[in-house]
Amino acid sequence: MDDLKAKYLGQIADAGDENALEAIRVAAVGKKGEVALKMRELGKMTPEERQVAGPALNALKDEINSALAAKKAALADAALDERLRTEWLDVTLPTRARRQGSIHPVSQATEELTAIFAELGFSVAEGPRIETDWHNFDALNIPGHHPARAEMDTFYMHRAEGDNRPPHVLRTHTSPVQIRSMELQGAPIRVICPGGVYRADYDQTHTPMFHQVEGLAIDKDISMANLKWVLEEFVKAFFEVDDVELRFRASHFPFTEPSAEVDIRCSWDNGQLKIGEGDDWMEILGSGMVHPKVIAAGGIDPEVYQGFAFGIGIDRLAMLKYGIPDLRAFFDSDLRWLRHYGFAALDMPNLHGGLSR
Ligand code: 2NL
Repeated sequence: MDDLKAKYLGQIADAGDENALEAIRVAAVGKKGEVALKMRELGKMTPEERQVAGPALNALKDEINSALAAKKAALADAALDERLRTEWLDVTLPTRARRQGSIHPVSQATEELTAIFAELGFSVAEGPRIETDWHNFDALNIPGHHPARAEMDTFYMHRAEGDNRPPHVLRTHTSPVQIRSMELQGAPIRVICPGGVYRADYDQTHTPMFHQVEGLAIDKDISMANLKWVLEEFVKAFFEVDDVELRFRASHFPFTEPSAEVDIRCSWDNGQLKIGEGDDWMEILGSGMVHPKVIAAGGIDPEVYQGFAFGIGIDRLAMLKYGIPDLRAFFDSDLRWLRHYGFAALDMPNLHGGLSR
């Protein structure tokens, strides 16, 4: 028994990894291991011999098991020490100054308007840029023959040869995200959906990808008055003025009824725009009461619920607020332009610190 003990404790001390340790365990104290074989011999012994050999064998088994456990823990500790020695990172190293990025004005405007609408009780929803034509058009009361489909200069995705299902589209507005929000969470709902949208159009004032934020509020007692207040609060906060005057002009969108385009009072003095004063009006967004068919398409009962919606171009908002004259420069990725108009990366807007610092 002393030989067995010396043999196995020696092997355990020399074991280099967990596999070796497991092999030793099986050979020594496994079901068919050497200690088990010795236990079987107890039956052939006299009762006196058994009285001595039985407890001794059990003690040997216990001793080998605790040596195995101790060695296993020591191996794990050594492995952790080795990882800690090799896997380290000096977080105090300085960043490379010449590679510091800046926040794009469109991202900055998006962060700012998100903070404002969050304060007004709106959460943010996002969705896919490749949409089904149902979410992008049909659900919004824009049927197949409707001129708006052509007007929106849609980019269509390809279907495989022989696949006659309607093709997916690059979303032409973020309205499908609101349809998806209605489907997912039902009423009541208050969301804004900012993001990139696509239309096949490129000239001085249009880029094939641009940014939009749409808002949607649905509840049992929502009116145009709520829409007007929310938009006034938004415009005041975004342009950082105490007062604004909004003008609602009757308009038409397939997804709202009634619909209104909204202008803000402004002045243009030698190229300098001032919001909230003067004799000019500038159109900034489209809005209206959500069409009952659109509410129903979102899976909500239009007999019980109604709501308002609006859509604003973020790129244009950013141009107006930061005095950027040319829309197309937004998408040129010209680093000199970004350094001029970009915002410091760690200076993110919030309503408490002030939007623009
Ligand atoms: C514009 C017009 C608008 C909406 C967008 C909307 C979304 C849903 C239901 C109803 Cl899910 N309406 N969005 C409503 C009115 C106008 O955008 O000229 N934007 C720049």
